[in-house]
Amino acid sequence: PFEAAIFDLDGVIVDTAKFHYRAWKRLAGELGFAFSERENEQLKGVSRMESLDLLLRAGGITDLTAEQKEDLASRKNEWYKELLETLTPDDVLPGVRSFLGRLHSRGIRTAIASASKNAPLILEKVNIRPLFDVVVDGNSTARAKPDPEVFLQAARLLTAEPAACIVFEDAAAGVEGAVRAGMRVVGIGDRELLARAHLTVTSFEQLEPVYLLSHIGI
Ligand code: B16
Ligand code: MG
Repeated sequence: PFEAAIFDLDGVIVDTAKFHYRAWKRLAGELGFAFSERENEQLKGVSRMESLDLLLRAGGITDLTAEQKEDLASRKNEWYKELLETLTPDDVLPGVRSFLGRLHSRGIRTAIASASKNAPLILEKVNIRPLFDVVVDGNSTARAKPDPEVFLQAARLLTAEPAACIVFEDAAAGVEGAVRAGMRVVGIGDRELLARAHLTVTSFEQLEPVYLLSHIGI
């Protein structure tokens, strides 16, 4: 029943989620407070400025101007981009390339649906852009996950109905957005954090064809 598969980028195709966390933690440190991995979970999949707001709230900082916030967000992004420079094709998460190959051999079209404005740079660094038919990212969307916009735009470009799309997501905000888009969702990660997903797996290596057939009908 599925015609198209839509993938989140950070935390699904490549483990840049850990780089985001390192950069936000560094910013929190400079602002004088600690920031735990648990707190960081809320930032996953959320846009850069909304992530900053969540971070500042965690640190009890409420009195910044829009300009100061822009400045903090761009400092975080510079640190994050320094970490992105270390990416190589070996950083594509285990099982991802072969999974994409299996989808293509079954005639299933593929897209990236990411909130990140750095998506083009990441895709180039790990050399995986050719494996996707379509890329939609934070440069071409106005509303961040959990809004369904990024997923609906990907489906439109793939000429697939939302009900014929399956989404792979590692963040609660992304799972929520995909559900709102009317798509089936596979959560990659912690079952409890991704409770709204239709199925949760720990990695693509777990997504053997037999497993997919019995669980989601691919
Ligand atoms: P940037 P995804 C999201 O990417 C990240 O999960 C989230 O942590 C980040 O804040 C957001 O992109 C914006 O990223 O600052 O690079 O524009 O998971 O939707 O691929
Ligand atoms: Mg993600």
